[in-house]
Amino acid sequence: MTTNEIVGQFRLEGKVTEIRPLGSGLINDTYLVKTEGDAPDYVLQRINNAIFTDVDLLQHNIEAVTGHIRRKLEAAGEKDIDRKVLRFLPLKDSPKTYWTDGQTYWRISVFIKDSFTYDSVTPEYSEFAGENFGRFEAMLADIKEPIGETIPSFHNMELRARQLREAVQADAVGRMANPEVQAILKDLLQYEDEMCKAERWYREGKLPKRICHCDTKVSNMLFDKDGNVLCVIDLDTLMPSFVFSDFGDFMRTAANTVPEDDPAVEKVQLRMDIFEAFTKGYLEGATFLTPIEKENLPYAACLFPYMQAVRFFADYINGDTYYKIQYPDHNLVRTRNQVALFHSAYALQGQMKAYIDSL
Ligand code: GN1
Ligand code: MG
Repeated sequence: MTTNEIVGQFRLEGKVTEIRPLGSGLINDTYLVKTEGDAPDYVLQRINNAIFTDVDLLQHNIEAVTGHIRRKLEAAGEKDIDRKVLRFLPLKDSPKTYWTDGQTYWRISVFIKDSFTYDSVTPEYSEFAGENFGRFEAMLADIKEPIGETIPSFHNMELRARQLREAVQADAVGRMANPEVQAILKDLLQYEDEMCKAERWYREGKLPKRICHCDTKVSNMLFDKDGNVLCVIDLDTLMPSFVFSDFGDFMRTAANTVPEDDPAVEKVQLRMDIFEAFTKGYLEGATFLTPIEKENLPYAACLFPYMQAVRFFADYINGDTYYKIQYPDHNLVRTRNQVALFHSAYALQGQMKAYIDSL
């Protein structure tokens, strides 16, 4: 089936004039669907169902969350709601918001007009982003519908560490022979116990799970032309998690001086100006935080580069079966970058704590 025929399964307005690739996600394939005249444009996505195996649950979560947010915005008298929350189209012959031929899975959302995404942001934009992610989580605090785990234990550090060990054991493509790979492994394992502390606190009943976005990279937030935040996109990984997920992943992507796959590791550093601005905004939006959550935001800023390093590294050792790559060593380059960012964040924890205390 062509993308045109797939689009034809959905209840959309307007005549399609063009379908072209959009964005830079590492998991799903995304297209922009342009239409004639005044009708909205759309975003078509092929959902990677090797990774999101339960597409029904995935779309249930997304419909529940976007519906909940839409009702809150309406109640608050918000104007321009269609630019502040995503809307997914039903099929022509059913209320389902995805279409499948039994092998591939597709969905369509309305493209938000005059919106912009960024791979890096100024401190000013980070503060807006922080407040918005905090508010996003706050709005979801009272959602009634159950929200499932679209990828079970997605941000569970114990699981990620176990998957790395399994990859090392299997050594499927012989990459463990490389001394650099051995050195990275040794370095990462030194911090494993410390980085897994959130899971222990959870078992001890000290740390709650909340509905989080779990993919808060800076490019998953839409801004208008003046830098105001419109809405949060890429809702696939919405699920119960620690607030560290959303705080940490933003810092991992927005506060790095370079992109996550920049080979120039000597340039990698965690930017304290971005940390401070985002934290300030986040603490204003996330009014529900308990002391253990707030005190451990510096840990979150370390945990996410660490977890991402472990995930990229395990994928490299497995022979690149998960993340899209553009060249053979791409996952190793990403790993080096994230390890460097982890070390930078780790060294800055004292400064981060002092900043939070000063607020
Ligand atoms: C993946 O597809 P994308 O780029 O939104 C991944 C995230 C990683 C990110 C690293 C479902 O997200 O967890 O942080 O790559 N998503 C999934 O860039 O694994
Ligand atoms: Mg994503």
